[in-house]
Order: sequence, then structure tokens, then C-alpha cells
Amino acid sequence: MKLYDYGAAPSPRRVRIFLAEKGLEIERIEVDLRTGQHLKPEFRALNPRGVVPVLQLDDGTCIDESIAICRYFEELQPEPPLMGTDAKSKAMVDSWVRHADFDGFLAVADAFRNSTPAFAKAGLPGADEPVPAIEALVDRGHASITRYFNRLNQRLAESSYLAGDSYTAADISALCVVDFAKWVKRTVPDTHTDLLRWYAEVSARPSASA
Ligand SMILES: N[C@@H](CCC(=O)N[C@@H](CS)C(=O)NCC(=O)O)C(=O)O
Repeated sequence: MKLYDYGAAPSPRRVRIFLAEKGLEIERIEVDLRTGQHLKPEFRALNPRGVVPVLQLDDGTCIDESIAICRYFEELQPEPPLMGTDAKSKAMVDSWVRHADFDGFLAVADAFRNSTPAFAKAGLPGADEPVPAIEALVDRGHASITRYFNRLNQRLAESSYLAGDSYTAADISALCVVDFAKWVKRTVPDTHTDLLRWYAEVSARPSASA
């Protein structure tokens, strides 16, 4: 089994933190996004979408999408549970993971890609033809980050962790987004005391540096 990874990117980081929390170590292969290794035919043969992470199983099957890779490991090794244990907690984890992906990650990605000269023709990840950046998506992305941070703070005022009383993949996902937001100079405002309390706690877990 091999994990195609890129140390600086937020999506593979979600998988690395998840594996660290499970106490699992697997072979990792660095795919250098800066030099476009992910767009080369060798990598597209593993993932035609041209994005990391990808988990390649021993039978050759390639699983893309970071949360799907997490799901695979959750099924292989259920302890400690990171994706819920019953109907309610599983649904809560799924819900907050999707908030992180759609309300958080995509907002930061829009703000970042559409404002960074190196991505002027790469407005979307992994595209095999030029995708022009769209300037209007920068402000929209920043506004969405603000809404996402507000929602996290509101939720964490009523709950220790995003999906409930225990740390889960929902927290891992949101942590990766909050750190990704630093790429566009957005940090948690001082007013968001509940989000800051949670952020300090989840960032202090040894897995956060995975
Ligand atoms: N939803 C996907 C997102 C994958 C993704 O966008 N990966 C980025 C790194 S975070 C990538 O490979 N980008 C390639 C590019 O920028 O062309 C997941 O969670 O795995």
C-alpha cells in the first residue's frame, strides 16, 4: 500500500493526521505539485484527476479523495473511532466534514488560486487544459471563509468538538482548512474565543504535525 502525498498541501495532510491518530504508518511517495509531477502521465495513470492524495492498494486499486482514504482506514482499523460510532455520530461527522470541504476548503482554494500569479492559468486543481483564474472569486472566497469561521465558532460554543464530545475526522478536516486559510492571510479572529480554544487544543495533538 502506498500513499501519494505532498507535504505542503492541505488535502493529503488530512490523511496524514488521520493515520497518525490511528497509529498507522504506510509508505509515502511525495508528488511534487510545484514542478507539476501530478500532471504527468505517470501520475494521471494513478489518478486521472491529477490531484493528491491517492492511496494505491496492493492489488493496484487507487482510491482518491482524502476522506474516502480515511474511510478505508477507519474500516480496516476501527480503533480509535474517528468517523462516529452510531447513526447520530456518524451523520454528524459526515455533516461537519462536508462543511469543511464545501464551506471551508473550497472558499480558501478560490481565494488562493484566483489571487496567486502562478495559478493564473490553473484556476482549478489538476486540470489538463488552461483554466483562467477569475478575480471575482477572491472576494467571494474571503467572505465565505469569514462565514465558515463564524459557523465554527458558533458550533464550538455549544460542543467540545465539531461532531460532538469526541475528536473526529470532522475536527481533522476543519483544522486543515483553518491552517490552509493562512495561505490567504486569514487567521481566526480574537473575538472567536471558542474556535480559538478548539484550535489550540487540536493543534497541540502530536498528529497535527504529521
Ligand atoms: N477533494 C479532494 C481535493 C484534492 C486536491 O484538491 N488536492 C490538491 C492539493 S490540496 C491538489 O492535488 N492540487 C493539484 C493542483 O493544484 O493542480 C481531496 O480531499 O482529496
